[in-house]
Amino acid sequence: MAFKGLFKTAWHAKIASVFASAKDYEEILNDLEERLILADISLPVVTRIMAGLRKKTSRSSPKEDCLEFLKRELLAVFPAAQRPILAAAGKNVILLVGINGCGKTTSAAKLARHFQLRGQKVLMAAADTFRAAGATQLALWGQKLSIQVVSAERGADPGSVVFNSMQSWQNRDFDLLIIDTAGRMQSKENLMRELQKIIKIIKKFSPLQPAETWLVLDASTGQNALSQAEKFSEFSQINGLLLAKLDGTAKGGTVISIADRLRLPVRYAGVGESAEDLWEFSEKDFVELLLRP
Ligand SMILES: Nc1nc2c(ncn2[C@@H]2O[C@H](COP(=O)(O)OP(=O)(O)O)[C@@H](O)[C@H]2O)c(=O)[nH]1
Ligand SMILES: [Mg+2]
Repeated sequence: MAFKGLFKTAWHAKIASVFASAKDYEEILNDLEERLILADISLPVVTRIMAGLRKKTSRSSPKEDCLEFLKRELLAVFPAAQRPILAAAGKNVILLVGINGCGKTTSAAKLARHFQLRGQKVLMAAADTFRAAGATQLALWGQKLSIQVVSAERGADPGSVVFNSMQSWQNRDFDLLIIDTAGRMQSKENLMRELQKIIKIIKKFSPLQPAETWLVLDASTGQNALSQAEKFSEFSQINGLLLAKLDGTAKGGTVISIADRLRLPVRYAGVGESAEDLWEFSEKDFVELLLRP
């Protein structure tokens, strides 16, 4: 599995090694606190984790127990998933949003591949008509993966691409439509309004869609991810996260901060640049990875 190679760098190894050291309980907890902060886990979460750990363990607790409790505290940060992905049977739409360069187009292709391998007939929409290569990039993926792509020339109204793709999705035998959008900064109101328009068009075809609206985050962007997520949530009902470029960061701690702050399930993680480099995210595996010795 591609994700098994994640977080091989210094900090996480140190977390588990804290418990293996000869230091006493207080020193270990202090060390641990520092390392969790260095791992990019936000201060309120670290404080809560440490308080939980102090409550459940004591000076006389075996170190293995401390590690077990730490795992549980980290796991408890993730919101319980209320439903599986694409829970409703039948046709579905996945909308991907996020800032420029976070990994939307690549992730759209990876998801298309993922669901294609699971027997779904997939259509992609290149609603990034903003960037010169926006549509071409997705079209190339489409060719490579034998997946149809609806696109338009640069500068065209992204709403019309969405409209055309929704029409194909509705009238033809596609199970899943994956819509790639243009990157937008969370500070640009007009682009955010454009996103609202896209959603409005989708809902005109089918009020229950998009079944999934995922914010794609570059896993290495750290704390900035929080402000992105808050803004995007305001303009589109984000109901999940896709963390791209998880392979490019040593600091998986951001994932924990984001999960805590946004109460949104992490659905997938990108772990490389090829179509197969997608990990169906599991909180449990993630915590194990962070804390493996
Ligand atoms: N290592 C790595 N690179 C990625 C991943 N996802 C995307 N990229 C790269 O990040 C860059 C931007 O990706 P792109 O999909 O074009 O981002 P977009 O602007 O949000 O559509 C490209 O060079 C991708 O190959 C990932 O999971 N891991
Ligand atoms: Mg793109």
